[in-house]
Amino acid sequence: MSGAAQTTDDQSFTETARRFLEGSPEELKPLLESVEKSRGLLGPDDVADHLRARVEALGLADSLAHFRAHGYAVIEDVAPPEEMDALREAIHGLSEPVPGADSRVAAFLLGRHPAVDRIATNPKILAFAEVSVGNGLRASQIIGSIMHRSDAESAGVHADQGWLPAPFPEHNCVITFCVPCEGMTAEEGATRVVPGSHAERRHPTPAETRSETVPIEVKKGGVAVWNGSVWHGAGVRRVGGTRTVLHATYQRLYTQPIDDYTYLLEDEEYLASAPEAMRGLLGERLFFGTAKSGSMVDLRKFGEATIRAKL
Ligand SMILES: O=C(O)CCC(=O)C(=O)O
Ligand SMILES: [Fe+2]
Repeated sequence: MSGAAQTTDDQSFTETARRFLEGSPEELKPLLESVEKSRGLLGPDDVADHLRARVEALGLADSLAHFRAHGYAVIEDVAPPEEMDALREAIHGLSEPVPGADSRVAAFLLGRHPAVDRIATNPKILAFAEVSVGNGLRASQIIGSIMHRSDAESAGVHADQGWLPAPFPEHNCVITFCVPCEGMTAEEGATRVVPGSHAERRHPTPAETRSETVPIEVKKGGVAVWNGSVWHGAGVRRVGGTRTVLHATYQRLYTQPIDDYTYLLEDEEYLASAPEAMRGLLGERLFFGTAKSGSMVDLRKFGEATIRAKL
């Protein structure tokens, strides 16, 4: 087959989108080519062509391999210690007591502290998230928690995509990064997980919520991550001091995020100084809700979504 004919054949996978995109703007070119490379059939947790070099440069290959096999992973050296200290201060400053519990929560955090926004748009976290929940992913729930010492039993395990029916889709829809500002060991309350349970693609039964677990121990500067299907739960802190964690959840573009941060897209002053990646996480490029009386959805954005959804 000649080169020209091959190009035409590959482009047939993006032909409709190219029409909506009117000649495909430069920034979308790598995405269009990436869809052509996979012929629109990128497999679950496969690294799309346009992402491969970034994933390699960020040193994510080993963590991704562990994540595919076991449903969770540790990513080391995500941010320097001073960034973790700043995040800790932000969470403590914005936290409120949880009624009836000896813990504190800082809810709805995106856009409320630069240290939170920096970690939520961290390049390692975003590249890892994109491999798992796809291009065009959105911020879902960004929340901080503070845990104290306790003699209680653990609360058992769950899968994070609680509003999805089973069997869960093979392409992961929800990914949670757990950023322990001080690091976390088992006795310090590290999150616990049932390795490989994501393969069940369903919620645990009541009996299975008591399954045997292993701790996800993380050194300061690193991050724990799990997919929406794997069974996991908070550990119990058996020593003094506090465990301060940011739980940053992201979702595949077609699913409904937990927190609604769209108000930030109306705030020009905020956006002017927010990290570059924030607009995408807030769904600025998505076509949902763009129809108005007298005009249907934004077809450019729709065309863009048909590309991003396949990566
Ligand atoms: O606090 C933890 O260790 C885990 C909490 C949890 O289940 C989550 O963030 O999805
Ligand atoms: Fe969870």
